[in-house]
Amino acid sequence: MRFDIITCLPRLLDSPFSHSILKRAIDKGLTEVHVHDLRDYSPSKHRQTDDYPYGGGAGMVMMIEPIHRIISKLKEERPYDAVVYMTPDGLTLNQKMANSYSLLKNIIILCGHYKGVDERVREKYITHEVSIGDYVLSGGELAAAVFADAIIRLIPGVLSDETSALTDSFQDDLLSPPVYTRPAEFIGMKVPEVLLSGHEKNIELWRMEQALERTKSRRPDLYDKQHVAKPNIS
Ligand code: 6GU
Repeated sequence: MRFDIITCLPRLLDSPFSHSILKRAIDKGLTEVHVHDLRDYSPSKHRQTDDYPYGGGAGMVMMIEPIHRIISKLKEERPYDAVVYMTPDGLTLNQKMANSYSLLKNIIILCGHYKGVDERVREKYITHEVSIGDYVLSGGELAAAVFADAIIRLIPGVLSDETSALTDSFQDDLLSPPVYTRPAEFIGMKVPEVLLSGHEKNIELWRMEQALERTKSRRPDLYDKQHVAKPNIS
């Protein structure tokens, strides 16, 4: 899967793709992430990519021409399945959306900035608009990194244990159960006995109960989506 990320702040995206799971996915050739500096596509000698809004008001607006240039160039090179604009007024990202995007081959991500992008860019080039939550970030770069991370970890082979993405919180609208590691006792705090028992069935049952209990208390909205017979948890 290939990502082409368009931004006026390319350095902001250096770190997220240079470490840990995302770096390994790129090194293994399971994904390609190409970050493009929008300023390189500006027709002006000052490499301008934004301008004052027509009608006045505060803030700057991203211009259409540099974006037209980079997107046209990319589309000449290969077909794209989606051109995603990162914006707080987009569709709020969730696990199901990440799952569907992970099936695509080539995607362009445009990072929004300032007051946003000239509306004609959205009309002509953008196929999907994504937000990562109901709060405002300074720009779309961190949101693009979050979006790409949520997708890339789902690509087969990216996680060492292929089943682990399937057991993530939210994959089945359930939060994950608590986890513990050594030591079995620390300053009087003990790991639940069942986890030390070696009894796989009981462990699985305990984890499911804990997941349901956690979901019920922390995310009643998700708990109500559960179709399974719910145990009596007070
Ligand atoms: Cl995609 N962009 C910005 N600037 N702020 C956000 C966002 C995106 N998603 C949530 N807040």
